[in-house]
Amino acid sequence: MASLPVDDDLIEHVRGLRDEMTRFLAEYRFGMREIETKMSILREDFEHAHAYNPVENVSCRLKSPDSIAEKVARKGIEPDLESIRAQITDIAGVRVTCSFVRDVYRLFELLVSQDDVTVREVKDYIANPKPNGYKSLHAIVEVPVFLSTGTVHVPVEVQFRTIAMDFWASLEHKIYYKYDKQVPTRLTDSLREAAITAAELDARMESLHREIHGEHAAPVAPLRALPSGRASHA
Ligand code: 0O2
Repeated sequence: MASLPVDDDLIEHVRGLRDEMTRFLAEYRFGMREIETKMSILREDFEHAHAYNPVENVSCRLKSPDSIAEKVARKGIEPDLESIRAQITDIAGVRVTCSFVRDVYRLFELLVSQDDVTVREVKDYIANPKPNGYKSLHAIVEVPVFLSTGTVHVPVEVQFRTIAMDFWASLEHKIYYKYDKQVPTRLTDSLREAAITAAELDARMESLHREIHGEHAAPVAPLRALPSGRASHA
């Protein structure tokens, strides 16, 4: 079979796009690392200061180019990096799993009260669960990343949830994709009930924890007041 002539300009152009995308995603990876570091500092400091660890797990994920492309198409976003930068705020994601609901709000406040963290949006699906039963506290925060070419402010989606909420969400996610987003009513009903059971478990475990360690177990240093407009929970 005769091979097609190689178009050097086209190859150069495609290489340029690939490099641009690599640099674009690297900024999000750096932003994600900043948040991950902040969470591990909080975790370690909490342990030293209060002999208590409120963080069960911290995981990070960078949206894949395929998944970004799918969201661009689904939301009708212009397919250029500037529009993607402006409109897709969950390219970098950090998930913080805590033992108790109280810790979820504590960690959220400890993160958003840091001087270099700017809150862009908060969705409290714990106070207002999704109709399917999904619970989590979502925050889009912006952190500065200092590059050799200057400073960029990178949005990172941070999801805070309890172990029970995380267990529920990971199973629901698997079911959702197994049934290609058309989950039978029998299962959606059952998932909603399971979400209520998970919330009851959270409440019972937290109350047991308080009974064992006292109402003021693991006190947190007083927080600076959050600027108005930011979500704050007692
Ligand atoms: P992944 O793989 O976890 O990143 P959108 O991003 O447009 O779909 P929206 O309203 O912009 O939705 O964001 P929202 O509501 O803050 O939720 C975004 C993320 O929260 C999802 O990311 C999930 O991680 C999680 N999430 C939200 N709702 C549900 C739910 O009903 N079930 C489960 N299991 N997770 C949920 P991605 O990109 O969908 O997935």
